[in-house]
Parts: sequence; structure tokens; C-alpha cells
Amino acid sequence: MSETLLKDDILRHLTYTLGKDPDHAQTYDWRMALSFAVRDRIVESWFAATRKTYDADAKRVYYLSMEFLIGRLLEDGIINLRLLDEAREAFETLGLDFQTVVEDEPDAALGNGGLGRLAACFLESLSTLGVPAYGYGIRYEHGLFKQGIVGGRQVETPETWLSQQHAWEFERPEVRLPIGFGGKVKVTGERAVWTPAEAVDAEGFDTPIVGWQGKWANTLRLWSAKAQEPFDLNRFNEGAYAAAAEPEALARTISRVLYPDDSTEAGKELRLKQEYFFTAASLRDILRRYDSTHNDITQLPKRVAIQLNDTHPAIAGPELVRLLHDERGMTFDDAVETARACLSYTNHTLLPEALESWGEGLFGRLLPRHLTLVDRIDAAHAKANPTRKVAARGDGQVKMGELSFIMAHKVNGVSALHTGLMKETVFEELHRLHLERIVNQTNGVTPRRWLLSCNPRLSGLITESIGDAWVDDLEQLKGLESHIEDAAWLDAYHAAKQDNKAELSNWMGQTQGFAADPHMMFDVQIKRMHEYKRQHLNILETIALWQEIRDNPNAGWTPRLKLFAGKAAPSYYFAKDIIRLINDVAEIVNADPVTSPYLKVAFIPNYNVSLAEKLIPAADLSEQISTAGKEASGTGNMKFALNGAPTIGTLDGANVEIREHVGEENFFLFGMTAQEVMDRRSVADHAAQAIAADPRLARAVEAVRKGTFAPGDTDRHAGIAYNIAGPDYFLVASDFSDYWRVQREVDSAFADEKGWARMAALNTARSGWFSSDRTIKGYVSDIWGASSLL
Ligand code: DL6
Repeated sequence: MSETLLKDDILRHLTYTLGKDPDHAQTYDWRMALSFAVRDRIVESWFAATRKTYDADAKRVYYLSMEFLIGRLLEDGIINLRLLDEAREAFETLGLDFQTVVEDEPDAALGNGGLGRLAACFLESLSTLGVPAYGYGIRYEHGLFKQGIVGGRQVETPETWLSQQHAWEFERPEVRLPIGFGGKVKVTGERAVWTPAEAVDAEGFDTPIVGWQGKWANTLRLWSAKAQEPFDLNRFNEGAYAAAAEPEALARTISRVLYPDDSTEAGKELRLKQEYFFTAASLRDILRRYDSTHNDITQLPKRVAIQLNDTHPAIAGPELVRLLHDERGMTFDDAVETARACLSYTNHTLLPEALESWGEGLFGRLLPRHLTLVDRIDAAHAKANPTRKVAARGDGQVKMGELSFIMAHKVNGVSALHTGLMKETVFEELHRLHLERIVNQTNGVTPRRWLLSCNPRLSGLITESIGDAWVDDLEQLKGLESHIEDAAWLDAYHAAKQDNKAELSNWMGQTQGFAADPHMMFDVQIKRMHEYKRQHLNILETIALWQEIRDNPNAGWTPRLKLFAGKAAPSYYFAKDIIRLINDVAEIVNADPVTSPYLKVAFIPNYNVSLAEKLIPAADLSEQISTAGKEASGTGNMKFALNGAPTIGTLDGANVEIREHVGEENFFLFGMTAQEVMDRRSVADHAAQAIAADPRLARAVEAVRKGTFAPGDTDRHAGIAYNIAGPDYFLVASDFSDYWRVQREVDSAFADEKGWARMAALNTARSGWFSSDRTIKGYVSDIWGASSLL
């Protein structure tokens, strides 16, 4: 670890790296100077880890993911290096506000939601555990769009995290790999030579990811697309300036935007290009690294474990076979076996619309050799399993789920329920043919970011009570249970939550023009907007509650703030309608003097990692109300429980395991089970029946239908009402009555302040199992066969 003082390093970087005099430095300059001073300290353990990995000739884990939702890295680095006190002190003596500097960092929003955030938690845990690993992804110029709310509606603007220098990355101009598309394949005997029609270069940018106490750091290598011939000088000299720059613009398109809208053919092509681009570059990089110290390619699986994070990198199967067979001369069968021994695949969803497939026309045009290899992989699989019906190619499509399954030695789901459903539904036949292949690895979250860093009040109390070994051994939180009967301790636990709520309330007052009373229950639903997550069930219950309070204001209501945040995909119109309904309800309800003491509604725009870090520590109640069978796991649910917010939820995803761990008396369960959901759907008029049976629900749906929350535009929300009363695929109406009933149980429980604090504290004490360190240990032992070098 560096011997110099952090403050001296900050001033040195300010002067010599940023060229700024302290008297004229802006927040940005101070933030960069601090980041570089912290980064220097990370680089030391990063180099040491790399040397150790080479010396041990250790197996490396390669995590291929289209998304890494890493958020801000500065505070993470400071916390993991245990520099917080020194950094604070340094800024105090410089007369600057430390928090302002830290919050100046833009969020790296290189992901959409849970899948990308999980990848970020995994990288941090891999480093904490000292498992040699690389994350591989795309260095998008624009991450997930910024969400504004204008007139209640979502408005999207581009995200621009790279408009300033990114302090954490190192450009690697020497790591530049050509990636081809299209063209021709010449087959000679067994093998083929692919001559692509076009090519771009993938250039690597490395970010070190440091683990707890700085003992180890791994690399996140993100690929940026560059033109091979960036600039056509002849065309420029002819005066065709735009045309001269076209090759560069076209190449850059590949890494320009996270998940382009793929509702058009051009969008689809770009998405497939992105997938092949980063997967092919990563595989070539992996083989290059292997070749630098090994000369027997057949031994690759002893040194290389490649995890496919969902099907986005599924092309890794045929690409690795191509590299081994066409380029390295292995027999086709050996190439398939070797690739399979390296590859494993995580499934993150059972939603049919999210299971990727590509039209064979597009696939064959972009990746002609790979299409043939998919057929050969299918044929070999059919030969080994003569009864099989499922294939990776069929009905004019290349199916990436099937392809990933066939090419992986292990396939995992992300919660016990989800893994079970995978076996019974999407992969039913493949599972029967390969009974050992599917394993479960329930997700987890890193406690460094999601407790230690985001909730200093609670983590301070925990450390005072049981020491700090919990930070990388989260099961130690169980030790808190012995404190829970101590009234003074429970008061302190409760006070930490109240202070977090007051802080959030102040922040809301300053930024949202609305400071909620911290004595209200903070009832929070923050996640991507999606029908299966059922924000519309929550807002419908809010409407019904508003109506009941108006009818009977003196019935002793428990005051609640209903807090929502989340982004809708730009072309997902129903989800955008739900955002508008929430905002419209907020406007009416918040202005109602009768109900205001008991009910408020807020939609906080631009949900991202940093906002989650603010909201979760201040939450009293966690809403995890998806239709059972639809949420693969959820990880927000874990963060809330860990931070002492009991869940109201269905038996879905990891809720099931959270309830088992925290105890059923500390979890508010409602709704149908996954099996009941399937049965209920076969009732033709399930929604109408549910509405007829519950006058409260009928009244709330009617208020939405007739435009109570859209004065002057009475049809505005009719679509939502018709959906709930009609097809209601996600069974909002059928689950409403039970949800309402359990929400009233929540009201009574919250009114008992001590009882609630006890329940919240038990949630914290019993959430240790949901650490991503535990999850990674599971992958290491059951899937990767790697080991820790610490
Ligand atoms: O496994 C991480 C995360 C789960 O916690 C969520 O339940 C799940 O919805 C999410 N899946 C995806 C992928 N699919 N789509 N669309 O984001 O993965």
C-alpha cells in the first residue's frame, strides 16, 4: 500500500495530472485528483494479483456480459481500501465538502437493471474473494438513457458519462483486435476459411475492480469499436467531408449505445453485431492470454472458465468452436467438447419475449460460418441424443437459449424457484437429456456497496455491536440477533433508520420540491417498469386507499409515503402509461387536504444505482409484488431486507428464499403461487370475476377508467383500466384483494413502533446468506472449478 498521504497525492495529481492550481480547481478537478490518488493505490494490488495469477498458472474466470451496471466507482474504491476517514479529513483540511466531490461522479450506467447490476456485484465479490477473473463487455459511449418526467410523462435523453474523462480506465491501444462480419466462407474438406466482407477493430479499455481491503483487484475489460481506416483522406481532399468520416462513424455505432431499440431490422442487426463484436474480441483475448504461457490448446478448460451472462454472448459457442476447429486444427468433435468444458450459461428470465432468437437470414448474412457451425452442433447433439426434438436452429430461427444450453457444461438459474421452473418449462426436454447440467445459484449482492457504503448509520451500529468481520462474512450478521431484545440497541437501530429517512426527506425537499414527513411509512417500489413487476397493482391499491381514507378520514390510518422510481424501455408504451398514471395520481392525492396527512405519492425520476443507494437505506417497506413465476430472482429485494425493510411480496424469485431466511413472521406474503397463477389463467374471465367480487377494486378500476386522475383528458388512463379489467395477463385484479388485506396488516404492524423495529432488525440479521460472496463461492465450486489465491 502507498506510503504517501492521500492528501499529498490529491494535490500532486491536481497539479501534475490535471494541471490545476488549487485556487482555481473546480469540483470536477478535485474529484479527478482524488480518483487518481485512489486509483494509484488500487493499481498496486492489481499488479500484484496479476503476477500471482501468472506465477500460480491459475484458472481464470471470464465473465462475458453485455451489461455492467457499475454506477460510481470512487466511493467503492475508498470504502474497499478503507480510506474513508483519511479522505474526509483531507477534504476537511482543504476546506471542501467531501460528499459533493464524491457525488460529482457520473453513474456508469452500462446496463438496464438486475442482470447488469448482478454482474457488477459479482466482479466486486470475485476480487474480494481473490479469484482471478476478468469481466468482458462493451464500453458504450452512451449508457442507459436519462429519464426526465415532463407533464407526468417519461422523456428520454442520451446519457453522457464519457463526456468527461473516465478516471478509472486505462486505454490499451496495443490490444486492438479485428472483428469481421458478413463475407464468404470457403470450405476445404473438413475446415473452412471465412473471409469477412467488413471489419472493425475492438480496442480494450481496462478498469481495475478492487475487493475488500484492497487485497486483490481484477480487471473489467470493455471493448470500444474503432474503424480500421478511420479517415478517407482522398474523399476529404475532394471536399466530401461527411463521406470521409463515414467509416469511423459506422464502426463507432457498434459501441455507441446500450441496447439499441431492436424493433426495426436495422436495430436487430446492430444488436447482433454488438453481441458478436464483444464476444469474439473477448474469446480472442482469452486465447491470446492462454497462448502466452501454454502450448497445448487441448488443456484450455483447465485454465479457462467462461460464463455467459444470459444469451447475449451465446455466439461464444460456435465462435470458440470455429477458433479451435477452423483456426487451430482440432477435430470438430474435440472442438465442441473443449468449448463446452470451458463454457457455462446463466439464464435470467423465463419471459418468452426476452428469450433471444435471430432470423436465420440475418444471422447467416452477418455470420455465415457460424450458421453452418450451429447446424453441425445441432447434428452432433442429435446424434448423441437420438430422441431429442429441441434444436438450436428451427422454424427459420437460431435460438440462443437452446444454443447456450447445448454448448455449456453447466446451466444455472438465479433462484431456487426459477431454476425449478427452468427445468419444468423452457428447458424441459434439454434438462431430461442432461440431468446433471442445470444447477441453481441464487443471486446475491455485495455488502460493501449495499450496506457498508450506502448505509453508514446502520453499518456503524452493526460494527459497534459485532465487530467488522461481517463485511466479508455476511452470515456474521446473525450475531445481531442477541442484541435485538436489548431495548437500547433496538432504539439505536430504529434511530438509524429514522435519520436515514430524515436525510432522504431533506434531499427530496431540495431536489423534488417535496419533503415527506419521516414519520410516515416509506413504502418503496424501485425497479424497471414492467407489467410483470406490477407497479400498476401498487398504484391501484394506492387509489383504493385514497378513496377509503376520503370516506373515513378518522379511522386511524397509518401514514404512508408511496415511493416509486424506475425507467420504462422507450418503446414499451404500456409501462410508460403506468408511469404517467403514477404521476397523475400523485398530483391529485398529494393536493388532497383530507388524505394528505395519511397518504402521499412520489415518483422520483432517473432511477439509477446512486439513487438506489439513497433510497434503500431509508425504506421501511419493500414492494416485491411480481406475478409469481415471472421474476427470476430480484436483487433489490435482498438489498432492502439487508437494510432493514421487510418485504411485502409474492412467492416469486428469491422472495421465497428471503422469506425462509428472515422467517415468515417477518415477511408480508400475499397472492397466488406460480402454480395458482397458471391455473387462474385458464379461467376465461378471471379479471371480471375478481372485480365483481371486490367492490373496492371495482371502484378503483372505475376511477382509473373514467379519468379521475386526468382532469380534462378523461380517456388518458382508460387503456390501463381496460387491461386490468380485460386480458390482465399479469393477474393484477386476481391478486388485488389479498394484496389489500396484507397491506392493512402492514399498517397495523408499522403502528407498533417497537414491533416493527424488531422485525426490521431481524431482516438485517438474517439476510447474510444473500451476499454475492456466497453466490460466487457457489459458482466457483459447482461451475467454474476455479480457486481463491488469497
Ligand atoms: O439475475 C439478475 C436479474 C434477476 O434478479 C431478475 O429477476 C431478472 O429479471 C433479470 N433478468 C434480466 C434478463 N432478462 N430480460 N429481459 O434482466 O436478471
